[in-house]
Amino acid sequence: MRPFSPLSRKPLLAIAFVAIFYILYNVASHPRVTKTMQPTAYYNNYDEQVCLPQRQLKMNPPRTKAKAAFVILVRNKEQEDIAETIVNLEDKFNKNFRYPYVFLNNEPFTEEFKHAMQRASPGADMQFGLVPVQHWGYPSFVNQSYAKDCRDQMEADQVFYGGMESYHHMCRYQSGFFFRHPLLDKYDYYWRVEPGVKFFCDITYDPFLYMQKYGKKYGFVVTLLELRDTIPTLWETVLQYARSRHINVDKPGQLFPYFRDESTGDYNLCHFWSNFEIASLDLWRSPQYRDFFNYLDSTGKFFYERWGDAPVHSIAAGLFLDTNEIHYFEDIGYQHDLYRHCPSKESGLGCRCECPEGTTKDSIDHDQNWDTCLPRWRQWVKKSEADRKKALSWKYSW
Ligand SMILES: Nc1nc2c(ncn2[C@@H]2O[C@H](COP(=O)(O)OP(=O)(O)OP(=O)(O)O)[C@@H](O)[C@H]2O)c(=O)[nH]1
Ligand SMILES: *[C@@H]1O[C@H](CO)[C@@H](O)[C@H](O)[C@H]1NC(C)=O
Ligand SMILES: [Mg+2]
Repeated sequence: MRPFSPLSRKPLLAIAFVAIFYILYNVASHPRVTKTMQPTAYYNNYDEQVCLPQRQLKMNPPRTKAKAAFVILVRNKEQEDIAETIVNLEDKFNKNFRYPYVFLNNEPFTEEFKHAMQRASPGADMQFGLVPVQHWGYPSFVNQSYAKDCRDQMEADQVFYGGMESYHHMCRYQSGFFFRHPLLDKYDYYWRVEPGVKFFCDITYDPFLYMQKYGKKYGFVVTLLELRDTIPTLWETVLQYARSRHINVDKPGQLFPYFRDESTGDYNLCHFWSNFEIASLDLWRSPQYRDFFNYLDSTGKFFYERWGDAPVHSIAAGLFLDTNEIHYFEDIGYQHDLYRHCPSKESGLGCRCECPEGTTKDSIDHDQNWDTCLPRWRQWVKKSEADRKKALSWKYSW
């Protein structure tokens, strides 16, 4: 063995210096961590609700990615609105995360449309898919002249979009088919985006990885009341289905009762607004969900009534998921049409939000709107967490 000479200490000193600089650097560049950050032992720059400086993200882009993509069902004529949304989404999130886009349409996308998308996010990975005809037309068991009578009646009754034939196909497609498109085969999660929606806050962590890490299957930003006259018989159909498949809708932890009016047993009309969704594709690919969709579809009421994909997704999540598999993306500032959600000041959530406040001529704070289900959601989550703790302590006292 070599004797320990002063000379051989030099590398040691150098290592010590490097270590000290490394620690100092990390302390100095430590990001602001929001108050409600999940209590885990560590954080990194993509896994938690952190608010990193853009500069830091740019210098140190995320190294891990989920198998995920944006999914956008859109018409050629909505080109401008969707381009605007993509510019906004890239700016707030995706320029750092580089997730691919999958565009879907029941008609072929025009070259002009594709070029406009590429211009909106130069260099982004974009795929343009055609919806297969058997996923958009009428199934054989639907009586098309009766469907037309129903639409005329809905039109007369002013059922929202009830008279619009394409809207029925869209809702059915989003309920039962989008996740079967081959362009989505290689992904585990999707983020649904629609033309014209806006994002107000920087998103400097990866919501897909968040879902993956915490075992979340469905994420939303707005929960609200559905229009009753679009789904007159949806709830009874769901109950019939649950009975026929012997599904216990009241298992401990289950989401289903969130959607049930306890006094009447009827649908309370709460659902998650599906124009924003970050969710697991496997949730919809599962045999149980397909069976559920086929059951609903066989009634023809995507056409005879105007069942929306939002209540269908939500109630299915109720049947097949536990409450703690749902994630409320409270930190994401978002607007669709006039309705906006922004993280409140008290929550401490949201990263550099540029949110309008109160009610303006082109946006409404939906969390304060009459038809929000947010208070019910918060109560529901509190209750199910309490129940879970109680169940756990029971288990341990045995
Ligand atoms: N390709 C295609 N996409 C459609 C069609 N109808 C609707 N979509 C898309 O489906 C999504 C929902 O349709 P919207 O018309 O925005 O319906 P909505 O969001 O319920 O209602 P508003 O936005 O309030 O009009 C959007 O992404 C549309 O671009 C259609 O006939 N073909
Ligand atoms: C289809 O619906 C129409 C009512 O619009 C009805 O007259 C017709 O008998 C129905 N056809 C079948 C095969 O049930
Ligand atoms: Mg829309």
